[in-house]
Amino acid sequence: MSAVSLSTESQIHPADHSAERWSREAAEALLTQPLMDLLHQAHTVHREHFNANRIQLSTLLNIKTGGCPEDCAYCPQSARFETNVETGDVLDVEVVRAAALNARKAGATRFCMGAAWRSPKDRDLDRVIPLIQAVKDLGMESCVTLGMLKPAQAERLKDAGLDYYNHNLDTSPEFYGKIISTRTYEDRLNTLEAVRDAGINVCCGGIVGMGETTHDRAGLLCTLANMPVQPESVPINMLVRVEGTPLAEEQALDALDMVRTIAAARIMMPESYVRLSAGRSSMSDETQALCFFAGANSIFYGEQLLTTENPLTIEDQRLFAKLGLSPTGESHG
Ligand code: SAM
Ligand code: DTB
Ligand code: SF4
Repeated sequence: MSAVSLSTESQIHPADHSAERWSREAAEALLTQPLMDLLHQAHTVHREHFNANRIQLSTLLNIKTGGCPEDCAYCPQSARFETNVETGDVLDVEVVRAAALNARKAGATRFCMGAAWRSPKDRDLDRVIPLIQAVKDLGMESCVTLGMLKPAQAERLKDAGLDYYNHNLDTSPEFYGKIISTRTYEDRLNTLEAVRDAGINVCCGGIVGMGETTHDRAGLLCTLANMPVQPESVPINMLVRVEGTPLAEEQALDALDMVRTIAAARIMMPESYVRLSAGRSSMSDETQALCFFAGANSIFYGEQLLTTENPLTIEDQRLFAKLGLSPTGESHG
């Protein structure tokens, strides 16, 4: 039976069901099946594992901006591209504490801090660890994304109380080289292994809308889903096309391709939080609602991502009310 004629009784599953491993063909069949079948399958899986009316809120703060030596073609913080980003030093703990407190008051349960580094030096970690501790002291979950890590550095972060480390694969192994030349896919996998081995929760996802094919999206999702332990958190970013970056003129992504990618991620990683990440500022309420129906159950919440804008907090609160979504931090009667 072809993917096109699949009924709900014969939904697409991993080829090797016993091991729950996903083949590229099965992932591509998921992504390309009729949208109504895909949405039905994804929403059914979602309800088997989560309350579909609840959403996890993470707030981002860029703790060290710009001047990065890497050449990631999407990124406004690379020193190689002329963008409007001003470089800055690592933020003070008081600034971070105030931002995290604001995020907590607005309803966020996790505070995520990003630094534009290729990989942190040990003395950089000396500066980040007090920031993690400040977030923990507020009773929030902590997450950082600092670039490549060595195993001993991951251990240090674990000892400091870090809950999540974000490190994205961004795209498929084959398309990756068209986007980044200064570090390999293997480097990224090694960092992810170090994070997992240290006992830190893994936050790992990618970007859609960089000119990749459906086959590439399937490749990214298979790599994520076939990890020995699937990431606890899977951010799906829609490319933010920033002036001055090599991808600035990339064709806009069809919103339904974002919805399809989220739906496939939900089916392939049924127990992970799937985050509707960068790109929400340019999405309608209806597109976001479809992403939530497809299984997204987390967002970046707060008026800025790292260097680009995110929806206003009051706009998000209005959207939650309109959709009947309640944040995971709220008591639920
Ligand atoms: N420098 C560290 C690293 O690359 O691992 C941490 C920060 S980096 C900005 C974190 C992630 O943000 C990237 O891996 C990428 O997935 C995402 N990102 C960066 N710029 C983006 C853009 N313009 N649109 C969508 N996602 C983006
Ligand atoms: C992730 O997957 N997306 C976030 C976070 N992890 C660090 C970053 C999005 C960045 C969007 C472009 C910017 O604001 O600079
Ligand atoms: Fe640097 Fe991270 Fe941006 Fe790549 S994505 S240029 S590593 S800040």
